[in-house]
Amino acid sequence: MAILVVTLASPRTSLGFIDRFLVTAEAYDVPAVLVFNKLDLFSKEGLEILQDFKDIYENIGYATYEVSALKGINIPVIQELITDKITLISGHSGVGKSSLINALLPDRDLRTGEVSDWSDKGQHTTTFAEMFELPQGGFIVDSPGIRELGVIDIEKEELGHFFREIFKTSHDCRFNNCRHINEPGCAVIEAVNEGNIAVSRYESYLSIYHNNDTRH
Ligand SMILES: Nc1nc2c(ncn2[C@@H]2O[C@H](COP(=O)(O)OP(=O)(O)O)[C@@H](O)[C@H]2O)c(=O)[nH]1
Ligand SMILES: [Mg+2]
Ligand SMILES: [Zn+2]
Repeated sequence: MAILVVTLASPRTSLGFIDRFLVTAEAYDVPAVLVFNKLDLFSKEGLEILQDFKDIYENIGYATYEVSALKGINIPVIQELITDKITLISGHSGVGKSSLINALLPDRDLRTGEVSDWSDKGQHTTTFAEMFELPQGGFIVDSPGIRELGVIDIEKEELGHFFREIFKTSHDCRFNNCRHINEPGCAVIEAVNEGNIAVSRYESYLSIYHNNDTRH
């Protein structure tokens, strides 16, 4: 399983980044879930944006969770989720991956991005992947922060397979080789216009499609 740790601020995780991560996970058949961290920092507006993000992904079948690694909010739910699995913890630098692992494994003391008051050694951060065994069964892998995520090894014609809702809807396109860009009778474009597919998801599809990240 892959957990993408997402924060809406400091640092901000974009919808495009989430979508590239999910496409990659789909392509390699790795179940992925979204964990929104730093819940303790969310303002009222932040909580509304969180709900919008959750709606987009839950509507297409991704489980989402919100936690505070720092305050220990909703950690037992994640504890249960990862039991007996091998789980990669991923996300931008500073979203709280190491803090989340510390909360899940209280006996460990991973280095987090915080500069401690009593030393001036500067920032300690994860520079390589580390795997930890869970007392309840399973393993978790801490990883260095991803700055940008290119989507590789996906043929353009296959890209739509890795957006769950686009794949499902594409069965109703007039042409079975529809690229969902400007073809007549495209059910995907129709679903976007009707609000049944999130505009942000469709934009991510177009952006990956037109990017050199994908092979021709
Ligand atoms: N307020 C708040 N800060 C957090 C939370 N989780 C992590 N942080 C802080 O965010 C910074 C980066 O955390 P770290 O675990 O090193 O992130 P990583 O780079 O993803 O491993 C540190 O200063 C943490 O203390 C949280 O739930 N709430
Ligand atoms: Mg880290
Ligand atoms: Zn189409």
